[in-house]
Amino acid sequence: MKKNSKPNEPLVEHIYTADPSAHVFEGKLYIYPSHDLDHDNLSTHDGDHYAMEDYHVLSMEDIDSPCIDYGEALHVKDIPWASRQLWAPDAAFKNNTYYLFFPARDKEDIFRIGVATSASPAGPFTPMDSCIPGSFSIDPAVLVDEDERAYLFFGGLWGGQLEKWQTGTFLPEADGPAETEPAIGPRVAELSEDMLSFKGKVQELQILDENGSPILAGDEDRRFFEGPWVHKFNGNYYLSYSTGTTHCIVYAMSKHPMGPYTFKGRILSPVSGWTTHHSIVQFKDKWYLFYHDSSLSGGIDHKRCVKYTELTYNEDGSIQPVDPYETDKK
Ligand code: FUB
Repeated sequence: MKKNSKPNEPLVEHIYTADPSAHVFEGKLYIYPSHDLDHDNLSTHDGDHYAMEDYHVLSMEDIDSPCIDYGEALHVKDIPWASRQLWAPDAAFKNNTYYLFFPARDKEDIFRIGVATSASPAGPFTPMDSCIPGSFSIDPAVLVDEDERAYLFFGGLWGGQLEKWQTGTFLPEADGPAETEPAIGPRVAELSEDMLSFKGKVQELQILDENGSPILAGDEDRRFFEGPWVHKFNGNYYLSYSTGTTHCIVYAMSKHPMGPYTFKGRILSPVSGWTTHHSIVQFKDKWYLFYHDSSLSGGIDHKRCVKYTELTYNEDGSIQPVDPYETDKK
């Protein structure tokens, strides 16, 4: 008998899961995580220890229902263009089809973003023969807006290679900007009607401080690192992301999906493990933050577990910060 799901506890314990992208499809919560593997790869700056090979789809009938694992939904061996490292995915529904967007290294070891489709939110998913033309880096997140226009947000520094794309082509030796220069922003592109290619040009999202100046690369408490996620609440777009080296999930707001976004503050305090990665979803009348930590493996960062906690907005639309370990103590 599976146990009921509880806030701030691992959703599943029979596999390691990370990078949860949560959506409501067909009245249920579906979670699209990375599937961390139990292996001995050395931890490197480029994230070689995140050597994931497949995706499993999870789902919950209700927020306190047992979390079901539908098994393998896609494996790297079935993706013609990919070589390794199936990192953080996301999913979307449009055209009566479920789309799984995922990053992987191509045969030249460069991260690209691919799409796979299914008639069911639980998969299995059939990948396209090629990655999305013009795609690069990691951590895709899709927003299908109320007008049915769909946007793909993506990007991540270091292992995610975003620094190497500053000129528009891949420069393997490229570094990030100096600390006093504007930070590198996540990327966005509008998706074509069939969701399989970019309709417009890839653009860099601007994240500004309260005075309208760009957040700088040295501002590690606020600058973008990886894991962009965009959701909409009361007509505002919220861009949330990981700050990487300072291990927080923070957010910025805009009136337009393509920005510019104004930095607002922290959503999630550092969790156990180096990485932090999240998604935000409304289910019934409440809002939830899905996140991961490495508590299930005793702190081993490439073996993480997906959890959730409730999220609360203030009257002015700002988000109340969450410390999941504080909540545990209450
Ligand atoms: O899980 C592999 C990578 O670690 C993800 O793509 C990043 O967001 C970080 O969580």
